[in-house]
Amino acid sequence: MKLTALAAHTPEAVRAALAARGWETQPAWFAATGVQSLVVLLDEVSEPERESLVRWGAKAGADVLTGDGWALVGAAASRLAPLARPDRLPPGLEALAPELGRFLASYADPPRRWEISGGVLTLDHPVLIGIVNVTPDSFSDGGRFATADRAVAQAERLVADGCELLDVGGESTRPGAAPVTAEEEIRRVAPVIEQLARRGLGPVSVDTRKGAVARAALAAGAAVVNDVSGLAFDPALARVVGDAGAGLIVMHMRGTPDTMDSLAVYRHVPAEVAAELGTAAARAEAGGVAPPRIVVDPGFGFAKTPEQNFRLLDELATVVALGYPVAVGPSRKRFLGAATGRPVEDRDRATAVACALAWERGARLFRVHDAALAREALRVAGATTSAR
Ligand code: PMM
Repeated sequence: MKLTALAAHTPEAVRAALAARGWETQPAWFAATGVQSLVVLLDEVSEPERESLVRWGAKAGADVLTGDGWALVGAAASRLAPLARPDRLPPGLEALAPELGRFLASYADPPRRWEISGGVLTLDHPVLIGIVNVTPDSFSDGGRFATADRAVAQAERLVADGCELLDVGGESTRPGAAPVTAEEEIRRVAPVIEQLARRGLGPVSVDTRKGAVARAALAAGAAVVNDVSGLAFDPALARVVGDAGAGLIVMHMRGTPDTMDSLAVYRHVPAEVAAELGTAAARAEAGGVAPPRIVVDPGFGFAKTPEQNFRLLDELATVVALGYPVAVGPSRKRFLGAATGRPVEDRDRATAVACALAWERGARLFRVHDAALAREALRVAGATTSAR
């Protein structure tokens, strides 16, 4: 006998090994995802549920670690699958089936497209979102593109460097930034969006927390709304996006840019961020935004310390497991400075590396200032994991 250790961080190695031994593509992929080991953490577990899980684990050969009100279950996906099937579920575990079923389905078949106004973005490759800030005080490029002409020139460069979506923002979200009225924000973003649409540059997304700004931006030609407040700032925003049939990015943050730093207190960062993002996505659906139009974003730098940002980057799979495509925006942020010692104007290499790591962990969209460097890093990352 001869032993070869296979990579297990994705199903790819098993799929390739089976394919090399004559298996057809589809069965090889299903078998590979079935063999893949998964770990799920269950909270709010009752005592009878816990006992039932331990009994099931002993029979199924799964690892079950439990404590007061929680259980951690580790097993191959194929062993977990019966727990998601009402007809094969051990008695007492009925509450588990729907959520586990949703997770396993999106794990085996992750979303590969994002519906936005007037089109679709395919997500089988890294999708770059170029940042076009039209704010006088944004933290990294504040003031440089404050006029519409400059913003358009920046957009042209971003598109030439491979961006498939342009994110136009008229309000700085850094702590201490001066508040901007909806009228002023519209005055900043609408002419730029109109020009981009007229020149066929785009599609365009508008980075705003306000329903009135979103409405004006969509009327000016935007196809996506990117809300850093995760629909917590303006309850009217979801309905505006839903009525327009636009795409929506819901980002995770806590509080407002002024209060968020004091709210960076977590017991378990990825679990809490994913749960709060799940609530935001549910708000979007309740407002009439169809699930295929929703993208979630963990909100690097928003209500998170540098250590929490790195935990979140490493454990992005917990956010991916929500079943929506994941966007990330690490571009030039403070946590990258904390790791590299580089100032904000010299963090594009670190940004590119963070994007590559995020792709490998399941992110599909990348909001960046410098698209050329990120594209290069993502081409390498994308080529490494092309079968996913
Ligand atoms: N970061 C900023 C602004 N908007 N939107 C999304 N979806 N994700 C982000 O991480 C994000 C965002 C802050 O950065 P900037 O001031 O450089 O635009």
